[in-house]
Amino acid sequence: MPDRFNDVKSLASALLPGAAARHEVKDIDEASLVVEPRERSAVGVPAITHAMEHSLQQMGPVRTVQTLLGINQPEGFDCMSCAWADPAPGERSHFEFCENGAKAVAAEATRKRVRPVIFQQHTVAELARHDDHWLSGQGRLTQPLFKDLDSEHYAPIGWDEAFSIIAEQLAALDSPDQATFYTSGRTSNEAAFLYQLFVRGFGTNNLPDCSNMCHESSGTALTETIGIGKGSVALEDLERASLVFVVGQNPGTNHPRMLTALEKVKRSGGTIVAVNPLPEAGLIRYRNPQKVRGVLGSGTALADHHLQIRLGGDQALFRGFGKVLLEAERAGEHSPGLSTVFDHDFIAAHTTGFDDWLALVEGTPWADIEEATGIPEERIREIGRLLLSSDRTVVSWAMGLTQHRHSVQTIQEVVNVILAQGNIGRPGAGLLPVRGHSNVQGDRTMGIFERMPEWFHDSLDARFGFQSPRRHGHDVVDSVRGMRDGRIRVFIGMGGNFVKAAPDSAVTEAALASCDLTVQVSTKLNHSHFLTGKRALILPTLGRTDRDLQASGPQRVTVEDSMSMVHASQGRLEPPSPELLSEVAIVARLALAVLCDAEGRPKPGTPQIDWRAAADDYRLIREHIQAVIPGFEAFEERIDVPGGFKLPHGPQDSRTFTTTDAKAHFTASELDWIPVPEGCLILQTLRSHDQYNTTVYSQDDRYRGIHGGRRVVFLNETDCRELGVADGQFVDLVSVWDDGVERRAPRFRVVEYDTVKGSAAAYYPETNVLVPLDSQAIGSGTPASKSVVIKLELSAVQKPLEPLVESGF
Ligand SMILES: Nc1nc2c(c(=O)[nH]1)N[C@H]1C(S)=C(S)[C@@H](COP(=O)(O)OP(=O)(O)OC[C@H]3O[C@@H](n4cnc5c(=O)[nH]c(N)nc54)[C@H](O)[C@@H]3O)O[C@H]1N2
Ligand SMILES: Nc1nc2c(c(=O)[nH]1)N[C@H]1C(S)=C(S)[C@@H](COP(=O)(O)OP(=O)(O)OC[C@H]3O[C@@H](n4cnc5c(=O)[nH]c(N)nc54)[C@H](O)[C@@H]3O)O[C@H]1N2
Ligand SMILES: [Mo]
Repeated sequence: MPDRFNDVKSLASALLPGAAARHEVKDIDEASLVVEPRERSAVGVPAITHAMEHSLQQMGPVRTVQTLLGINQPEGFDCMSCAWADPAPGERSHFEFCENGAKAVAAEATRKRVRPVIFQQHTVAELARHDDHWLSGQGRLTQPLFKDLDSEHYAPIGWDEAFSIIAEQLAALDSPDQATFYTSGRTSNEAAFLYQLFVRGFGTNNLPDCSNMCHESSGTALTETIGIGKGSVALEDLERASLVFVVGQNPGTNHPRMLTALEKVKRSGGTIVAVNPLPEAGLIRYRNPQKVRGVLGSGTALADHHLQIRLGGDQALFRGFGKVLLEAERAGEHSPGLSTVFDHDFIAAHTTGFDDWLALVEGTPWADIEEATGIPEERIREIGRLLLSSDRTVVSWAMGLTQHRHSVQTIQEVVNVILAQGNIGRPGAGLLPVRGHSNVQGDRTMGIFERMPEWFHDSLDARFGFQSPRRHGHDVVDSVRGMRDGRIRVFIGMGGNFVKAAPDSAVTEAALASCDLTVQVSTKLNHSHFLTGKRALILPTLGRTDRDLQASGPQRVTVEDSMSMVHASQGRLEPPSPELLSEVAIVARLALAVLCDAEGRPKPGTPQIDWRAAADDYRLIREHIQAVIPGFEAFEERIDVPGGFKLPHGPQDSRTFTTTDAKAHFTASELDWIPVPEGCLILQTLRSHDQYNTTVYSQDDRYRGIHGGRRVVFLNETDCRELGVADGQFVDLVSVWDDGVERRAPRFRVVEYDTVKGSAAAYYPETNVLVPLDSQAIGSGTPASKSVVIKLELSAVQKPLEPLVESGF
């Protein structure tokens, strides 16, 4: 066997004789739910088998090879599954993707097409009863669809007519703030830049995005402390680190290529600490599918230590680490190569607030830390001491840190510990918020944000000769409130699945239903198409894998990953239908309909840009980006270089902090955690191994031993005993929130699992119904979807139900 697999076809045939025949995916079916012991390692051959089965089923053999070989290659397209960075071009395998990337690609590059007849045969309400798995399984959208005020059905509509409807509805508003414009993080830089320009040209900053529900807490925490809302770690830094904390993140499922970097940390002698209420398979052991040892052997053990923490206990944990550092400093217990524990030179030259933080650290009792974390003091001391001998520490995190009430304060506590040892702006060290959607960081750089800083507005105004509005706009939760209260009447979504992704499903559904018009720009069907406003449009668009041909020829777009690397992406597949418009073209056509006269000239007071020319040749958009946003000098030339270029990051590049006083800030926040009320549990809502956010690939979660069903709740054994429920029983999850509204998610099968006492887990989006709209992170507004207080009630029926909806028409 070769050491590396460089060719998908040979790999497929070696591993998968007859794989295409074994690809059945079951529809939702409680009766088929099987629970097995959880897995103890991630990736390896089963992962590749699953990826190939899925790809062959969706795309067939030729398209499978064609697409999978293009993923994350310098000449290919950027994988849309996550925002993990790519290795330098020379170090890339021809096989630079993971199981879940392959699934995301297959979902988009599928040969299936939505059959127009389903809209004739079924009302919008009927179609809304299907699950996400079924909806996505219908294939790619091929034509614009419209549901009028008095109709119960979608019907095909022409593009011109679709844009006139939007223009007419927007013109009827009393104020531009009565419309809101959502973005999901797959949108390219080019489309995002043009979109925000259109929205600001229309006159509002109502630009909510998926980031509001995702890493907003990271952005807020980091902007306040280091002056920039992005991570400070390059891929080489991570690989070179001597100590890595992976906190509140499940990379084996959500960022599988991160495991390759973690494997390098291990092989060069580094230490990895996983901080998580669950023992996630990917953090325990990794079998690298590109190495013979990964395929045939038992792989590499990754996490040296697992701190099994209570939900929401991380601020306390890092406060505890602060105590360990302070005590060691006082005792002179620094490591041999260093003169002190704290990096006093760095602290004096580059930071403020150190003493206030130390006072708080000193004053925090261990008893509080133990209660908040559920971890004994001795264990926290043991792990904290690892910091003493590391001068290259990285902390990475994702949704386990960002989706709690005190997430901003928690991330700032992580920043405190990192700053105290000068672990920023030096090789092998830093802060690493690992982003979700593949271009969510780039969209923000492009101005998709309800409150961009003043300089951005000034720069935009200077370039386009108009006055962009300065009033802050609405984020996701505020947009839901606005629609609910009748202040927002038009919703436009650039990708995503707002109705399923947003919290408090019943409220969000009612909010959208009260709109005059909802518009979804999408590649595939999802629930947001069927829980609509009074009138609704579906605008089908090209995806990353599709060839994007415009008047000036084939176009490429750009994206920015979690490590601030910007690079080009170009799809090569024949689009699903000649009728599809690119996202860029859709925005330009919108702008022509709304902001321009009949000749396509921008009306006075709106951005002075040739929208048509921009859509004909995306290089013009990149010129505008270069003129408006720092860091994009020589944009076009630098994306010709394979691998692209890195955007500037002051703290990382030169320890320059763009806060008001040009210093990094220690933050002194009171300790907060979520006590478990008597008879209740704290529920986190998380991803299974077989979903991409609201798109469900199958009903399985192999790593956690779940097969054939998603309505499961993972509970600690002692909780089961104390609450009087047993593995295999069915319970209703009932949210505990003091507003008199009942939020209930019925019929979840209890699964006794290795989670911390008091901390339960169940899958999103099924559990979004339980997340109260007003339960948000302080400072960032992110829905607190990892700390939902719930009660359990035994379900009325204790045997599996028949499937709710018959599949197939
Ligand atoms: N295949 C696949 N890839 C994806 C996605 C997908 O759905 N599928 N989604 C993409 C997106 S948009 C995002 S944002 C990322 C999400 O990536 P993750 O953040 O890894 O996703 P979650 O499933 O929400 O997992 C949260 C993890 O945090 C842990 N956790 C929860 N609460 C706490 C806590 O209080 N403290 C600690 N220490 N840990 C906690 C959970 O046990 C779990 O392991 O993945 C991206 N990549
Ligand atoms: N309870 C709970 N809620 C959560 C979370 C959680 O952990 N728990 N996580 C939150 C997070 S981190 C996020 S990021 C959000 C995700 O929120 P969203 O980004 O809104 O949701 P997705 O499921 O990623 O969106 C999928 C849809 O995007 C469309 N799509 C796919 N590719 C393209 C494309 O290239 N162009 C266009 N125009 N459309 C495309 C398809 O129609 C598909 O149905 O959910 C959040 N909600
Ligand atoms: Mo996300």
